[in-house]
Amino acid sequence: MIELYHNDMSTCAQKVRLALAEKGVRWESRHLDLRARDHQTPAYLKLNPNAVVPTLVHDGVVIIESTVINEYIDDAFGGVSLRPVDAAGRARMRLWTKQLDEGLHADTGVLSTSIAFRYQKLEKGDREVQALVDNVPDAVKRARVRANIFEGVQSPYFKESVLRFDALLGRMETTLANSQWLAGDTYSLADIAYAPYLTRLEHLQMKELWSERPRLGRWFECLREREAYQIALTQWFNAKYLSLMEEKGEREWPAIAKIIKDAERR
Ligand SMILES: N[C@@H](CCC(=O)N[C@@H](CS)C(=O)NCC(=O)O)C(=O)O
Repeated sequence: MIELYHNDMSTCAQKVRLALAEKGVRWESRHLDLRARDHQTPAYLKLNPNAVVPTLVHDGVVIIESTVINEYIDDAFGGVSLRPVDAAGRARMRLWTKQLDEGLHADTGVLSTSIAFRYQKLEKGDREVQALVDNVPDAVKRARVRANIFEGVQSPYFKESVLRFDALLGRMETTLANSQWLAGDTYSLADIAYAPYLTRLEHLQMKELWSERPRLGRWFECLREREAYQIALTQWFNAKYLSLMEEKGEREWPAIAKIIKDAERR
């Protein structure tokens, strides 16, 4: 049996659902409500001590960390391979996924929460929001989450996250000048990993970031046309989250554009 503990709009969960869909693997959904703190319960912490989604449980074997889960899925199940066949291609693929794990995923949290999701959290009331923050196991992440929720786009993390994302999109555009997909001419776990992040930027009304990056725009269109994208992302989109991100994203876009423009002038 394959169980996935996940959340409809979580980027890391989207990434894993996308790999499962590409492989044609059937799985059982264990959907967690992150606003209700389902991921901070003692039972879930036994599966995932980091108090995050996703977690995959395959015949009793527990796998955490979305990048590791996706490689596991590719190893454990048949169907189309999601990794380049050559060693150099695999190295390129891992360089992309490593960047997400080492910071860009956290930057997405900064953007999403500071711009939009903080409002959902704040409306839960002081006690709930404090408990949500206090129960984040990692101290560095806890400080960041606290700033995102209470300070929003004024948080000291916000500007750097915007600039790191802009730089990433520039690197993607350069890479896509030489190959169809991120790790070469094979669609791979690198493309799967980034699809949810571009989707998130689009939902936050930040797609202007690739208006002058045509290769990136085409790459994203190709991804979105895949059946697996519909199954793993579109079908799980939560209308309430989409409208919140649209409303708040539109409001913050001028400030984001200014951060980028000011950095370019320097
Ligand atoms: N490195 C982890 C990150 C997982 C993660 O941050 N998940 C987010 C959703 S995308 C989450 O569960 N957030 C809830 C929280 O941090 O309270 C992975 O790749 O699986």
